[in-house]
Amino acid sequence: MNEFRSGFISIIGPPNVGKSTLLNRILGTKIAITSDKPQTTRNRILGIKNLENAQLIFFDTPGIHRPKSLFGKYMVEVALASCKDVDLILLMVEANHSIAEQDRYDLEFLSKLPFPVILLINKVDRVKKENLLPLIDAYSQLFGFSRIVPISALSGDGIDRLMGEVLTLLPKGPQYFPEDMITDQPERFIVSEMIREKVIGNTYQEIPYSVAVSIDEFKEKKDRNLIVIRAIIHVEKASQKGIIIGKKGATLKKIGSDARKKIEDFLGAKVHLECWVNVEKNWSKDRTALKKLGYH
Ligand SMILES: Nc1nc2c(ncn2[C@@H]2O[C@H](COP(=O)(O)OP(=O)(O)OP(=O)(O)O)[C@@H](O)[C@H]2O)c(=O)[nH]1
Ligand SMILES: [Mg+2]
Repeated sequence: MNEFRSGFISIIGPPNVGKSTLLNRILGTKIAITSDKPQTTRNRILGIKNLENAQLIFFDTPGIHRPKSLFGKYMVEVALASCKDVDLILLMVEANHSIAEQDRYDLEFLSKLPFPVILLINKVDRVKKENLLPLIDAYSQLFGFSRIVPISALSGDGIDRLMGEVLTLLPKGPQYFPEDMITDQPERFIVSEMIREKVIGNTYQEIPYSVAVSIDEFKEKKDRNLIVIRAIIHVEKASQKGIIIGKKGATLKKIGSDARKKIEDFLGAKVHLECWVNVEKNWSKDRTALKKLGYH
């Protein structure tokens, strides 16, 4: 039983159920951005959990939904493609929702794959315990889950049990990544995501969905322990640019200072952050523009 175990584990489910919150909770570090708005995650985010006798490699993924746009289709494809060549799938749903049409669609997709699936019923902090059993029962009649684990990714409730269950389902295997590595995402990408998180947190309606962030400059001034970062916040229309900048630049200033604090914690250095807003007309509807912004 002491042999080394390892494997790739995809976390999938509808938007906003708490997939990224779970990844951060398991790693004990924030590498995936989160928000109370759906469709926050747009890429496959790899997170590595090293244990004494195991290495667990998680994929956080965009929420699976019925896409209404080219970009939505891209995100769903990223999520579904993350289920290829894994050892285990964690399907996450919410404790305070009943079974939806989308769940049946996801389960049909999963039924065609040869991998074990754990159902995670998240946000149990929001429901009464007695409401949980009927939900577990209903899900277990729909699909042959290897396990069903109620959790709260936010409070940490059930996470130890989940980790135990994951370990028992993983094969014996090698250590794929160095043990001090927690992600393969470049620092620049995580920084751009932290800025996008603060844009999402400070804007409303369609703006969070119309924003992409790229890093134009990332310069380390070693002697001064200072990192100079120039970021571009891309929006789809001129009117959105005005909203992001805000009255006398107040919104952009707030986004910048919120993001800078997070980035300084993450990089462990002082950061000089400059954010510029650029109109990249209808980028989310255009294949070439999507590519240019890193959504391949
Ligand atoms: N009450 C409660 N809220 C939670 C829990 N887990 C996540 N949340 C909240 O749910 C919202 C969505 O969380 P995310 O982690 O961004 O969800 P996601 O599934 O990654 O969403 P997408 O990336 O959009 O697919 C955030 O406001 C979280 O704080 C939980 O266990 N309990
Ligand atoms: Mg997410």
